[in-house]
Amino acid sequence: EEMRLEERFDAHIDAGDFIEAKDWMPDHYRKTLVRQISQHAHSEIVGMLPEGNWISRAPTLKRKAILLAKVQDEGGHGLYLYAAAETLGTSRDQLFDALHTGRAKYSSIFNYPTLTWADMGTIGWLVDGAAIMNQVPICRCSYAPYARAMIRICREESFHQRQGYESLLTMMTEGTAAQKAMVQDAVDRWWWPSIMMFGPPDDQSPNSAQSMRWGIKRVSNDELRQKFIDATVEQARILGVTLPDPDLKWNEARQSHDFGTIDWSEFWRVVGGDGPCNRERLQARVDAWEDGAWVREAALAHARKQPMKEAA
Ligand code: FAQ
Repeated sequence: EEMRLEERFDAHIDAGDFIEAKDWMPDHYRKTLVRQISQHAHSEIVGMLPEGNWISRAPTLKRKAILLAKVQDEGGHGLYLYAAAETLGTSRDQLFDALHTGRAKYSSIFNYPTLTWADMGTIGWLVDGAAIMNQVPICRCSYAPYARAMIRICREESFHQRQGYESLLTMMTEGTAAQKAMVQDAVDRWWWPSIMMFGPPDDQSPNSAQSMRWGIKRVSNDELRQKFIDATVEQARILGVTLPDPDLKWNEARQSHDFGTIDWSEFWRVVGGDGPCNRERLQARVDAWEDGAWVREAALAHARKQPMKEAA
């Protein structure tokens, strides 16, 4: 019976059909999705912290309104993604617990500090730019609730990327020499971590083969990284910044850019919990959870009173 169900499931996947929450699915497919979707949700929520750091210090009211809206969107993305993960039968409390106890991963990129205002524009340009490149193919993910959530998320990410680029362009075209230097410094610090966001090289990516087979991932880590680098080189030229990689150059035969060696030991160190801000980020989430306990208790107490009121 299980065999027949699995064959039917594989046939659906091969035909390019979407899988809905109530459909039968192999246990490993379910687990893989809970892992990826919840890590994605945690990334959005932890991802609010580096930028949240600058809301009160934005240089103008316009920039502050934009940044506030962006960080709020990230909160919204986290919520849609938690809801998508919950359709697979894991509760939000379980998902939060995995984050707060350090069992669940979130994107390595959010463990780097935001040192200057130029980091806000650079995160929009490079980090949201990398996020879109990775997330557009997930709009066609075989698991329909995740695919649906990704459509709206990608539209908002696209706005996030543009606001970042526009903010940097303003500094580079109208700014002082010090402001231009601040943009270059931010790009120097964020470039390598941004290209690490796509994950380990394909031949060291343990989940890729199965996730590609199931249509969870549509494009490989290395292929997405290459597409991102190729798209970004031209944007950097227009901006007037240098990407900090002396080996970055056009390869006519490959019709792509060659690039230098990525420091994968740094990537694994950050993923393993030992990046510049891992402890601070996790502590901020644990504190927010503990400080919000009274709100959850009050909401539950209020909910319990409702049926009593209706009965009265
Ligand atoms: N950081 O076998 P693979 C955003 C882990 S965008 C940390 O290749 P997979 C928007 C991976 O989990 C950022 N860990 O894994 C925003 C696995 O460990 P596990 C979030 C990483 O899943 C912008 C192990 O390495 N986006 O938040 C990373 O097939 C600005 C082996 O790797 C998503 O999550 C990493 N960078 O491929 C918000 C997109 N890379 O789980 C605020 C959805 C890999 O077996 C401001 N996720 N690992 O213990 C995906 O597309 C995939 O999960 C990948 C990884 C591509 C990230």
